[in-house]
Amino acid sequence: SKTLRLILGDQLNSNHSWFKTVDDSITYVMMEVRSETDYANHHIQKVVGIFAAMQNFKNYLLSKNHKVIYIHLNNNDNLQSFEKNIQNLISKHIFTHFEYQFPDEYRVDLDLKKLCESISIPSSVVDSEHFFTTRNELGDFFEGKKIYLMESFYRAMRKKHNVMMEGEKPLTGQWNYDGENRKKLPKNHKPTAPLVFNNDVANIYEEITKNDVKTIGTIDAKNFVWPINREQSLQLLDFFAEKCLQLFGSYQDAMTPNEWSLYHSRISFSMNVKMISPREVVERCIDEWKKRPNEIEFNQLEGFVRQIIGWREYMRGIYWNKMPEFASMNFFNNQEKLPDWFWTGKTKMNCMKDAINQSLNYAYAHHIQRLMITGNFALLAGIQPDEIDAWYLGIYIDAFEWVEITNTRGMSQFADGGIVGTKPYVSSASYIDKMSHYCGSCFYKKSLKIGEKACPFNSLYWNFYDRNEDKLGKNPRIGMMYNVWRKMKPEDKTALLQQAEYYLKNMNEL
Ligand code: FAD
Ligand code: DLZ
Ligand code: SF4
Repeated sequence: SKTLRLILGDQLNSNHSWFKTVDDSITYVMMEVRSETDYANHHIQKVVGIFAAMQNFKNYLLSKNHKVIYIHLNNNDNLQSFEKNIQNLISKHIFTHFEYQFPDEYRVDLDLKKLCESISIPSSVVDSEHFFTTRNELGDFFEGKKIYLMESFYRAMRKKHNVMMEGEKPLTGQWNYDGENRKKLPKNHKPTAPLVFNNDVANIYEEITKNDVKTIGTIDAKNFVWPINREQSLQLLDFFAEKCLQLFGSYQDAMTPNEWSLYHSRISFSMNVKMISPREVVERCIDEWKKRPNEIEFNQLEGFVRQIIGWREYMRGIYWNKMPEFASMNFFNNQEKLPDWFWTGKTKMNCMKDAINQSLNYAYAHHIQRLMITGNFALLAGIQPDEIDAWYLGIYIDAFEWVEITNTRGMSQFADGGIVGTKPYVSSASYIDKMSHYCGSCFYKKSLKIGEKACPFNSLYWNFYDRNEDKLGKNPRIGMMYNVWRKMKPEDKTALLQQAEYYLKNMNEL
């Protein structure tokens, strides 16, 4: 018998049980294909990063004596989709069995199921052995519930996997430290410089450009900064544990111009393509905390672990529970086009300029930039969620639909009407100023609501609440805002709404 096993570009898990034995009758296949390079307008660093990591994984498998077929983007016999290439291989090599791992994306899941029905040989599918939870675990956990509270899921995860527990109680007795975390960066504080790699990926870059793959963003292909193999991923994790973890919680929501990573781990790409597992990431950080309990406060560690065994697994569960309906949800019925400057960074808004330019230069923005700068603006401006998804799915190196769409439509845009979040994440300039150093050097004035220099976030904020009163007015968590709005003088309200109208009509000029 001869078995063909498919490995997708985000399944680079060297600890998978597939690879525990070397078997001559098994051939692995990996492929660079246009169906994947073209389903979004990806950042060039994302395509290069995935191809580089795939090629390194192929070399690793070969070094362990596994048989691998690797189809490059410009191979003559590349039929440019998973299904076509697999059908072709089956007919040419007389395989008797086809196997794959559960993909993380709904589209690919359907395609592969269909493929298996159409081929003449038996097939089977196995777990990707990466996540703490199975696809349906969150759905089962919240069965019958209307609200899917992340906090209760997170606590159940801590208990089930015995992470930072003392019997049935959380270590230290407290589950949540959000109150102690989330400070602004002190004015003269110089954040730890990020560890970057100097990978030479010029060959891969050239192949992608030669094939006219449409991409966005910039790259220094001789000094590619992202980890592209397991060793580098582990190095980045060590760096985070040793240098950043101790301030992670404190500054997780802080923003400052020209500092692109602060105390964030930048481990999402490595994890999402499975070069390392969430378990390894969490365990490494807990070990570091145990080694240096006087230097790393527990709240810093808890804030980080919550993101991984809480938010990351939660979003995956939401995805499999709510797809495919989730992808077309548009609670506010937003219909605006994304302003052109989202693709160029050419705006006078300092916060947006910094977040967008950084995203174009590094294929990365940290969480609060995605949520409270670009996401906040998009929601206030009433942008159609498909446009927003296309942007987020393309621009970030860690963007894969299961974790992109749940964050974008769910957490950030409230397009799901409140499955992921209990209220929309919107703010005026005051929150942005509270958490960042952007406003001081901005063309716009954070304290102005009306006039040429008025910060757009201010009037758009009230316009958002005003136009969505029928949908949000009864939400108890927002009631206070509506009280303030109702008590405002009618002429002030009108002026605010007119200012917002003006900005909405001239969005490309902002
Ligand atoms: P850190 O701040 O160091 O956090 C550590 C890890 O926790 C991350 O690597 C990530 O795996 C996990 N994590 C943190 N927050 C979340 C979250 N909300 N959901 C899921 N996992 C989380 N994350 C992606 O991996 N891919 C995406 O495409 C993506 N799109 C997003 C879009 C929007 C609008 C928003 C608001 C958030 C998005 N996130 C996405 C979540 C989060 O912003 C990124 O995981 C994080 O910025 C990655 O950088 P980091 O590794 O330095 O994270
Ligand atoms: C994102 C991406 C890109 C750009 N290219 C490829 C590719 O050529 N080959 C591949 O196997 N995977 C690629 N990926 C990642 C896939 O889109 C990802 O595996 C699916 O989204 C399934 O989760
Ligand atoms: Fe952003 Fe407004 Fe502050 Fe400028 S003034 S940085 S646009 S919040």
